[in-house]
Amino acid sequence: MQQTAATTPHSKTQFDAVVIGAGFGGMYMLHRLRKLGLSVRVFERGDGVGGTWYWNRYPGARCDTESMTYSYSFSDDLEQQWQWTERYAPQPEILAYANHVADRFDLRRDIQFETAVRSAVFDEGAQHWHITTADGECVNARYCISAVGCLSAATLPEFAGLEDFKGQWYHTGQWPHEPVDFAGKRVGIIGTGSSGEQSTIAIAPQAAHLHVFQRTPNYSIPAWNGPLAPADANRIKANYRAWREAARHSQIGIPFESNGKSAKAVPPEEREREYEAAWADGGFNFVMSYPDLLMDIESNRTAADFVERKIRAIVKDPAVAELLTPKDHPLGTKRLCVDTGYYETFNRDNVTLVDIRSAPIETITANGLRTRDADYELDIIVFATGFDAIAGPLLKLDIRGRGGVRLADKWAEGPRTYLGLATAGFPNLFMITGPGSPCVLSNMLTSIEQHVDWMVACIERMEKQGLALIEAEVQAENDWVQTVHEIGHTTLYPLVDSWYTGTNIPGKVRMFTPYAGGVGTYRRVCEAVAAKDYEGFRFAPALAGSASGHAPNAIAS
Ligand code: N01
Repeated sequence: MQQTAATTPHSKTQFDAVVIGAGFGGMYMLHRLRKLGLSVRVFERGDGVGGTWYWNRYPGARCDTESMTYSYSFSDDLEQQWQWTERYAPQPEILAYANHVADRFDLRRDIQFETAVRSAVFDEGAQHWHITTADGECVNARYCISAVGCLSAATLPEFAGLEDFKGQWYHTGQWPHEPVDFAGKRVGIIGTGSSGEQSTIAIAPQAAHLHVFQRTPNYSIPAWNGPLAPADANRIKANYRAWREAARHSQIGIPFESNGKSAKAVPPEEREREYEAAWADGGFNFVMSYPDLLMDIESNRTAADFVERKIRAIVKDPAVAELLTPKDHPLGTKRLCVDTGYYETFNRDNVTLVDIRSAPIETITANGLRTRDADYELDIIVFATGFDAIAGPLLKLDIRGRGGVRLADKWAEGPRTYLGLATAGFPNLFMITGPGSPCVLSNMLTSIEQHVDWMVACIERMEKQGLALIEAEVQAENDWVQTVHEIGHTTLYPLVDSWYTGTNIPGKVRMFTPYAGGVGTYRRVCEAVAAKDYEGFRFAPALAGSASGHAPNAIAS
């Protein structure tokens, strides 16, 4: 894999746009803005592209949306020529894809790698953003676009004694580039979300012994991952436009046709057949089996019962099966896991599930860790403890809008956005997959492309008309926050402590911030706003002598 550092000279300090992050969002934004003729600098803290897939290199990491869907749609040639080898691509293949896209569209020359952004401050007089990197480099840009992602701020909870540990330890979200050798090692994994599950499946066959320290079991649906038959890929490729359209107008950005029924209203035998078929199909769409599974607790219980029976059927030791059975949340309200072989892994002789709900970890020791009940000797500890999600990565940056107001202060009671795209008082700051958009409830690639396309159309209009600023109106933002809240509270998500509601981070406001009305509905809302001349936003012309002054119609129609 080619990982070149920035090849561009860094002397330039004035750009039309700065993009923060060179994951899938940042890369596509760069590609589109360049086509508008804008000068762009992308700042990326890693030394390569790929975002999530650059950082999350832990063993077993793979996408749990099928790759024919979790991929860019903007280039016919790209989607026709790229060959995925598995239904659910492994991390190295997705990273190779990201690198391929960067090369194919010559993106690297405008990406400055190994450069973390520290702050972005709006200069009202100059009508531009002043962006400062962790190295102290300063640049100005008329547009500041966050492509930091929703799951890029890895969190390591405080564990007493970690500094005394004599073995090796890793966080799944900041995995080293070098291979980690688990052969013959006593390994402990803390955390049983998607990262913990995937690590468990991959590390168990390598380690001498694996202890999985579980605080909260989650529901997991089989992916049935395997090689992607060329015939299956070609069937989608032959009809890719229709496939992508179906994803764009679906609930979660994955093509799916709902049966429109309530789970609790259909006869049990019919429901069982539906769940068996969805289980056999695998993946996230299990939770779409009935449209009310995430809205009605009784309907949800029917699906949860089905999965719990599957757990008991797969896991041989009834006590272990019981421990793996979720007790405290409806199915899908903590982010569903999608696995190939997770529950089966607990049938291995070299794997032990440890319940740290009943006997919490008290301290990491020099040779392992101690729970309230026992000492465990470990050579390697893997922390799969998650992320400060959704607004977290944005709030790690020091972003200041009009009047020097800090985004962190404006959002002290929770994120406030209009459409998840912008926030009042922060002109020309765009957020790809920001809070208040479907973001983490959707296939990220579908949402990224929709956001970037919407933003670029908006920027194109501004450039053509010589407008300097766009800013969300407070009333529109208030209404949107209310809409997101109301729709969110028609679902079961807000009932549950999870990273969706922010409760995994001490001190974070408990709030369910993704837009839960579905990717298709959300798209229609955004399109309607644009069609009504960006209703709920206001534009401003360039101030005389400001840095952003530029001639109208600078872009040829
Ligand atoms: O993180 P998580 P993740 N002591 O927050 C436990 C995406 N993703 O990295 O539930 C002990 O889900 C915590 O326990 P509890 C996907 O959206 C996608 O796994 O708080 N345990 C939980 O079990 C996913 O949802 C893919 O009680 C502690 C775990 O750590 C999201 O990223 C792959 C603890 C954290 O689980 C995050 O997944 C991977 C403590 N102090 C990730 N603190 C794919 O596409 C936390 N835990 C495949």
